[in-house]
Amino acid sequence: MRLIMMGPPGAGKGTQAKYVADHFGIPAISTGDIFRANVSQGTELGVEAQRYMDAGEYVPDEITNKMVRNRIDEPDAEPGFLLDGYPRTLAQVEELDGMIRFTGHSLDAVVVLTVDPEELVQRLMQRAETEGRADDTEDVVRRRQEVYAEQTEPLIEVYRERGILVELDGVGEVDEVTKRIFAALDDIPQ
Ligand code: B4P
Repeated sequence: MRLIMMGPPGAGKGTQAKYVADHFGIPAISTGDIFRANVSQGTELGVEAQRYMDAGEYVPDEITNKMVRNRIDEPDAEPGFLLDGYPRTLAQVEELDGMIRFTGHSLDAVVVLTVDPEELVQRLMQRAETEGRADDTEDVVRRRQEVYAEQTEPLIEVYRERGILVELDGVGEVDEVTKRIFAALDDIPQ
């Protein structure tokens, strides 16, 4: 399986990605998590990424694409993978198309979780209290929502036209949403 998990900030991508990846026995590759790991280790990539993340902006495509390419090249991703938070721009879609074409496979599905904007802000404000992520302040969350609407929402139409879009309601208990995703993906031939 080669899957993408999409949705606005706070929709539950990262939360669901782990369950879905385990279900299909593939690695969940989260660009946000890889950036955060680099930030906490103080790597060159982390120092560069942090200034964009803290402002709610996307990390430049060249940096993100190279990072994903290296990760997908690892042996555990050979049977398949779930991308959480990538692609987020049209340039990243093109880059990913090239990477997947090179492997001789194709994308199986793009899951988009939809959640009302006010609930999204509430979820992230709650996470700010428990996890203290630097980009979960109200101003930065609003900016992340704008950037998503400008740069990532157009990707939904691209994948809809390809006939691989799976749009699902992301509201409800976490395990209810997981069941919805499994029900939709289990019908897709592998
Ligand atoms: P991400 O880490 O992807 O941040 P995110 O959009 O907030 O998603 P996340 O997975 O953390 O949250 P989730 O929706 O699961 O990216 C962070 C930053 O990294 C970006 O802003 C950007 O700067 C950079 N970046 C990452 N990828 C990039 C790319 N491809 N190109 C350029 N830059 C990139 O969950 C949010 C909260 O909701 C959690 O607290 C969770 O507990 C809660 N929640 C989940 N499901 C719920 C439910 N059903 N009910 C109630 N709460 C729920």
